[in-house]
Amino acid sequence: MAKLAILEFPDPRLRKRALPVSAVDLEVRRLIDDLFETMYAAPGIGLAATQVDVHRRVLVADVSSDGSDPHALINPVILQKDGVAVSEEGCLSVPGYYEEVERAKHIRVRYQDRSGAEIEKDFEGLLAICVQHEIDHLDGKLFVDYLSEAKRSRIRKRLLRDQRQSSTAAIL
Ligand code: GNR
Ligand code: NI
Repeated sequence: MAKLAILEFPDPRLRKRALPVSAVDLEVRRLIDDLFETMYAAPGIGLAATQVDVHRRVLVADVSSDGSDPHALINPVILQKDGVAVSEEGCLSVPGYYEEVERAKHIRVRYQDRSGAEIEKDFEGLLAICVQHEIDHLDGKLFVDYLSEAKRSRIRKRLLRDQRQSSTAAIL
């Protein structure tokens, strides 16, 4: 297993649209293991392959407090959305910022699991929010895209400044 580096906004690689996984093989299962290791270490409740610069439609999530409810979704498609839920979101690719975002409250998703089996499952609560946030990543979309241009550009400027500072600190 390996912990992978997480891309940070406004890195243009976060804007790439991930391609479907054609076969759930050993390489995909290894990617899933690495995504879980990276997500738990961060720590976060979800992680999309896009965030580690792998542009394939794979995401992981676990909203439990003890790592007891891992979900790996390959080629996820939202079949149905119901209700509205507003919650405070954060993102490992936008570190330090938390803002309210409106999502569907319940979703029905079709995907393949790590054995390649076709699954249809209903998600609700924080897990539904998280899966929508991760599928957005696979489409090159970030939660800051739901904010005003003013807020988004303030976040972009501050993160760029932080990123320059930490890359300069490494040579001082
Ligand atoms: O760790 C995370 N927490 C979170 C909180 C509210 C809504 C979505 C998330 S996902 C985020 C991890 C992440 O950036 N996944 O892409
Ligand atoms: Ni995120």
